[in-house]
Amino acid sequence: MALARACCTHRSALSAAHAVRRLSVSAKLGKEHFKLLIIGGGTAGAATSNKFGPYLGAAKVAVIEPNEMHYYQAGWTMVGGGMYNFEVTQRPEASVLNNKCIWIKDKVGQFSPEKNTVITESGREIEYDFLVIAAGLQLRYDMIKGLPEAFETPGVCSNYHRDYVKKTFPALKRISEGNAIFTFPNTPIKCAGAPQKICYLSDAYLRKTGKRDKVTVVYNTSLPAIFGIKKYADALMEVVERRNIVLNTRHNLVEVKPDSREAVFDVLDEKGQAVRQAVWKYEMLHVGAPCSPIEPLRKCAALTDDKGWVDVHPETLQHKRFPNVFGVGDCANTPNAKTAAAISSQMETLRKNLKLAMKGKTPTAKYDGYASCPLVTDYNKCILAEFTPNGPLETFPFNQAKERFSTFFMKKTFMPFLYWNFLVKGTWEGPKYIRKALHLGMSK
Ligand code: UQ1
Repeated sequence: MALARACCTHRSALSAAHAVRRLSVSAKLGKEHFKLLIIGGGTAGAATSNKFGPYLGAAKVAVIEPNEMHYYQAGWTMVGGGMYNFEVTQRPEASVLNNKCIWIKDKVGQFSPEKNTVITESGREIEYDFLVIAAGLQLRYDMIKGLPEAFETPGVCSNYHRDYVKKTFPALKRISEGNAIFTFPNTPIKCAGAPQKICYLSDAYLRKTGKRDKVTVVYNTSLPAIFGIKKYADALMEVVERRNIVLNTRHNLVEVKPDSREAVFDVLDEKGQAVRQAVWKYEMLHVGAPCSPIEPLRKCAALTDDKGWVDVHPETLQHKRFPNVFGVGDCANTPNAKTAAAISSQMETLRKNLKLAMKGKTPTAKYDGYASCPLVTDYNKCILAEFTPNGPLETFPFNQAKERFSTFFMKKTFMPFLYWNFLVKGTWEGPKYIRKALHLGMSK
């Protein structure tokens, strides 16, 4: 391990020197060149632009991002539950990127890490000294047969998508009887709590409006358990039982038939193999989106692991083969849950390690795998899960697995403020110091 690290330092310094030499060559060839190229203007990309735009100076940093709008996706549970208007979750991309950076409004088409270049979909070739891949992931509704057509019909919705999230609350208002089915996919997923949050909110809404007696609320997950961390899984199982929600584990949605309003599930064994199918009629169907890496990453084996996720050191976030490349957020193969809160903690590590790499030094800062998921269970209650792959790592000196109004209030009112004013602006690096202060320095 120590040997590997030492070797890396050497490569890192070499590569930085190479990159600088290329700068002058490429200028002659008419290629565009930036000291730092950021792929993606989502949460991690925007935060990185705000950290490194001012640090490197005008026009040294470019961000490739095709979308005009930036979305506070963590708010889409609240949109689906009818608590926010969709409009409060969007702002122009131009308002979140740092104004010292160049915004390249295009999509990445191809990565060529051996040449330190990226080609955009419209054919621009852009060279970099350092690359931060913050490409997020791709929603893959296309992996479920019939679903794209089913989205055109009432009652089929998904809080993961800017269009289909707008269908969730109307579906809740519309349903008066039958099955309301909520699914969790058989792929890695961002915000793994979202599919069940809307299930709990729907149950609560149906109770509030007197319709719950006639509606069966079903949560069908491809996983063997409701949540990956035992402490929160236990608390959530109590909610499921108390609220009379039908829970089916190892059920993977594979097809939707909009004409007969049926959802087809593969039932999986312990190895994840389909052993039979189960068909459910639905009146409302909320689909947890299957997800995959974006296509240009799936096509660039040099940058990725065998699943297509950016292959970084899980602690330093530096690429395992290309020391001038870093991966952050949902596109990286770090073992954390893919959430905005995880990105906030990764930002401290990226800030320190990218600056060290730019100076030809070995990255030393370590990301601990922290992620958080405010599991909204009602219109005034939340279980605030905070954890690393090793187990719970809570900020507050009370049991956060208990449903509370205080954490609900924080999720509903404080988190959007923190997101827009600090996280995307590059100044919120997670709750580590608050946690340490509240635990009088005794927490990790
Ligand atoms: C967080 O940092 C974050 O990013 C801004 C979120 O996403 C919107 C969260 O939901 C949470 C819970 C955190 C963690 C912050 C605290 C204060 C526990």
